[in-house]
Amino acid sequence: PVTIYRKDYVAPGFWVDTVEMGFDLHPQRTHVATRITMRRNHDSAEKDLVLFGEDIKLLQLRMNGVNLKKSAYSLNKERLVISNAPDQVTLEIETAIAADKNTTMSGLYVSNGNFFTQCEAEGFRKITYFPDRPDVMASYTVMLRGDKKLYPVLLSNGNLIEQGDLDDGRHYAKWEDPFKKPSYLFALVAGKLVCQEEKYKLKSGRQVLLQVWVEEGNLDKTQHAMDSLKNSIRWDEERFGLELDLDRFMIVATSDFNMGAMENKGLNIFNTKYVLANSRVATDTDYAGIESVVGHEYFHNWTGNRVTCRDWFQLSLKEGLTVFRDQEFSGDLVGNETGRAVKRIEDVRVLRQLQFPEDAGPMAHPVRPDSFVEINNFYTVTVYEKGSEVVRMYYTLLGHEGFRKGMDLYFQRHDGHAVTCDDFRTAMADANGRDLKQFERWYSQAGTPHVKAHASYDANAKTYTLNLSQSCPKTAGQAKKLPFHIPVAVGLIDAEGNDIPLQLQGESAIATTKILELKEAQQSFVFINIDREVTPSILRNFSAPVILEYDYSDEQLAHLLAHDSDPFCRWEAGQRLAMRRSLNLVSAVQKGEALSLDDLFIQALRKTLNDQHLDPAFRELVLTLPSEVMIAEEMAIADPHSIHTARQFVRTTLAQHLKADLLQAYQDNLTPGKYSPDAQSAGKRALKNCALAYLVEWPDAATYALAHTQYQEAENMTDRIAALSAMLHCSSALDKAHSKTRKQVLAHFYKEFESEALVIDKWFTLQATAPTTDVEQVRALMQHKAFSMSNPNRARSLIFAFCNANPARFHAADGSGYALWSECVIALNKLNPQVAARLSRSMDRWTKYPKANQALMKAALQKVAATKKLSKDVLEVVTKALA
Ligand code: HT7
Ligand code: ZN
Repeated sequence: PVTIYRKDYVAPGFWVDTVEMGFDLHPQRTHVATRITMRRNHDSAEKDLVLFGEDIKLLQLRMNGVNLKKSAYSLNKERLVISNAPDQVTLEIETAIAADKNTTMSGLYVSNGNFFTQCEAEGFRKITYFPDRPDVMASYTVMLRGDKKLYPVLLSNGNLIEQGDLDDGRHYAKWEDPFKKPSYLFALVAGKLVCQEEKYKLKSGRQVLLQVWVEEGNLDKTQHAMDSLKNSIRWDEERFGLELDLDRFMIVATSDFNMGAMENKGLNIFNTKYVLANSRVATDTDYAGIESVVGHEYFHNWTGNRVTCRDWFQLSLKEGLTVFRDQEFSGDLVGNETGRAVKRIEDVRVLRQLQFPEDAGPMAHPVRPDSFVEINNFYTVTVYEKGSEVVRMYYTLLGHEGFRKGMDLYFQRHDGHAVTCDDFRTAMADANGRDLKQFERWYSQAGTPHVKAHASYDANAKTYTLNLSQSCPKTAGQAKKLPFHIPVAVGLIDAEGNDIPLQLQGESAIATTKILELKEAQQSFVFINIDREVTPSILRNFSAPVILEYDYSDEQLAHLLAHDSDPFCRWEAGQRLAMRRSLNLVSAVQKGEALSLDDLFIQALRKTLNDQHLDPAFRELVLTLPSEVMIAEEMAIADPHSIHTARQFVRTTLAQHLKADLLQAYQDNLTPGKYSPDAQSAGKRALKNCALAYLVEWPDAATYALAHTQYQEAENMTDRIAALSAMLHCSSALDKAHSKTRKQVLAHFYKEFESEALVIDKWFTLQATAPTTDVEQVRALMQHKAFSMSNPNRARSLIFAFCNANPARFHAADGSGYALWSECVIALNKLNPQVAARLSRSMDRWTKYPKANQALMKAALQKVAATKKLSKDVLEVVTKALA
C-alpha cells in the first residue's frame, strides 16, 4: 500500500467553482449526472486535471461539450487523469452506483431501504469522479429524483428550492447550498422518514427551521436531540458570537453508521445512538452523549465547514477544536462549577483510558500526523481528544478573553478557506501578541510527555521551590523529542486544607493557582512568602495532557482528597491512592501472597462517600476505581487475570467495610418522580447505582434482592440497566446460586426491549463484558438471531465490547480470545474495512502481555496480515502492530 506524506502536499491543479448533480435513485443502479466548472490554478505544480473515483462505473465523460475518447484520459482503480486540459473546463460526468451492494457505509449506501451518504473523508469519490480533497471548495446544486412511495423524503445540503412530481410515480427535489464547501460535506438522504420540526429565533431575530428526521415509530425519541440542537445554537452565539448561517438545519438518524455522526452542511447525519432517547430506552450517559454529539456536529458548522482543513493531515484543526468546543458546551450547560469539574474529570478519564495507550503503542502519531496509508485510520483519540487538550492549553495560557480574541482573528482571517493547524496557532499568537513557536511541538511530536516534580521548602527563607522536568518517550520514527511548552497549574495547600496565596519570585501578581510555563527540559519555580508547610496541588484542572510524577505520601494524598479546592486534583489524589494499592495487590496476587487493604484508604473513601458537601456525581467519580485497562498501562508486563483479581478484591473489601455507608448513600440518592436527565439528577443516580454495584460485591440475600427489585421496579433505563449490570458484573455473579436469576432477568430484558435496537445493543454489551462470559459464550451470542456483523453498532456491542472491555476473558491463556478476534476482523474486512480496522486496534498493546500471550497474539496478527484481499485499512493497523 502507498504511504501519503504531509510534506508532499501540492495545491490542486484546478479549482472548482460550481457542481451540479442529478441523482436518479435506484438501489441497484443509481445514475448520477454531474456538471463541474473548473479553472486552472496557475500557482500549482500539478499540471494535470486529477479526479478521484472508486468503485463506480464511468458511463460518460465530456469536456467542454465534447465526448472524451478513452485515449484522452487515463483511468485506473483510483483516479482519472486528463493531461493537457485547457484553463477553463466544464466536465460532464455520468456514473452508476450499486448502493445496495455497498456494505462499507462510505459513499452512497442503503440502510433499511433508505439512501444515505457518508463522504468524509474520501467517500465522495464513490459517487462521482471529482477532485475529492478538502481544499477544493465549490457551490453545489443537487437534483434528486426517486419513487415517491419508496422515497417520499428527498434531502440534500442547503435550501430546498424546488420540488414536484414526475411521471411513473416518481418525484423530485432540488437543493441549493448557498455556501461553498469541500466535497466531504456533501450529503443526500432519501427514504421513508418522519420529522420533528420547530421554528427557532436566532439572537439576531432571524427565524430558522430545525428538523430531526427519524424512521416512523421513533418520533417519541427526538425531543432531547432537538433541545440539544437549540442549546447548541444559543451557546455558540453567546460564547463565540457565531450564528447559524443557514435558514434550515436538519439532523437525520440512521442505524447503519460507522461513527457517531457527520457534520454535512445543513444536513447532519447521525448514528441513531446519538439521536434517539426517552427515559424508557436511554440512560443518563446516552442523554449526555446525544447532547455532546449534537453540539459537536453543530459546532463544526464554523469550525470545520466555514473554515475547513487544507489536507487531511490537518484533521485536528477541526476535530480537536470542535471537541474542545463540545466539551465546553456540556460543561457550561450544567451551569455550576462542580458540574463543570465533573465533566472535566470524565473527559480526562477518556483521554487516559484510550489516548494515553494509543500514544504509547504502535499507532502512536502526532496530533497532526506526518503520514498515513488510510486516512480513516486517523480519526483517532489522538487527533480528537489530545487535539482538544492542545486547544485547551491555548485557553489555559491565554485566558478566556485571550482565547476568544484568537478565535475571532481566526475567523476573520480564514472564513471560507481551507487552512492548517499552523494558521490556527498563528491566529492565537497574533491576537494576543504571544510567541507560540515552541507550542508547535504539540502538533508535531507524538507520545505522552512525563513531567517530574520535586519540591523543597526553606522555612528560614520562606521559599517553596518547585523543580519541574520533562521528557517524552520515543515513538515510531521519533527517537528524540524536544521540550514542549507545558502549562502546569499549581496550588499549595496548608495543613488546614486551605489554598495559600502564591507569589512567584520576581513577580507581583498573587493568586491561589499559578500557571507555570514549563518550556525547558528542566526549570525551577520559586514561591516566596510561604510561611508554613504545604502540600502541592499540581496539574490543576489537568492543565496539560501529561503524566505527572510526584512522590506524594499516602497522607498527603488523603489530605488532598479531603481538601483540595481544585476538584480535578482532589479526585486525582483518590485515584493515586487507589492505583498504588491496585498495583501492590496485583503483585501480591502474582506472588500468591495474602491480600489486604489498609485503613487509610478505606477511611479516605468513606469520608468522601459520606461528605454531603460534595456533589453526588463527584463522589461517584472518586469511588470509581481505576479501570483494569488503566492498571495494565501502569505495568511493564500486564497480567489481566491478576489485575482483575486485585481490582475485584478492592471492590469486595470496600463493600465489606463500607456496607452501612453504601446503603445510606443508596437511600439518600433515590430520585423518585418524573425522570429528568439533568446533571443533578443524573449525578444522584450515578452515586446510588455505584453504591448498589459495590453492595452486591459483598452480598447477602438482601443486597442481591435490592438489585433485583431495582431492576423490576425501575422507571427509567439508567436504573434498570444499572441493576442488571450490578447483578451480572459483581464477583458474586460467579456463584451458581444467582445464575438462575441472572438468566431470567436477561431473558426478561430481551423480551421487553426486543424491538429497540439500541437497547438490544446494551443487552449484548452487558453480557460481553461480564466476568462470567468466556469466548464460547460470545460465540453463542454471535449465533443469536439478533446478532449481525454487518451492523456496526451491533458488532461493536458484542465483539468490540468483549475484546476491549473484558480483558480477563479476552486474554484467555489458550488464545481463544485472539482466535475469535482474528476471525471477526477477517469477516468484517470483507464487509466494512473501516470497522474492521477499528477492531484490529484491540491488539495494539500486544507486546505488553506475558510472553505466552504475546506469542498467541502475534500469531493472530500474522494470520490477519496474511489474509488475501486485506483492505489497506486493516493492513496498515496490523503492519504497524507487527513492525
Ligand atoms: N467529522 C466526522 C467524521 C466521520 C467519519 C470519518 C470517517 C469515516 C466515517 C465518518 N463518519 C463521520 C465526525 C465528527 O467528528 O464530527
Ligand atoms: Zn468532529
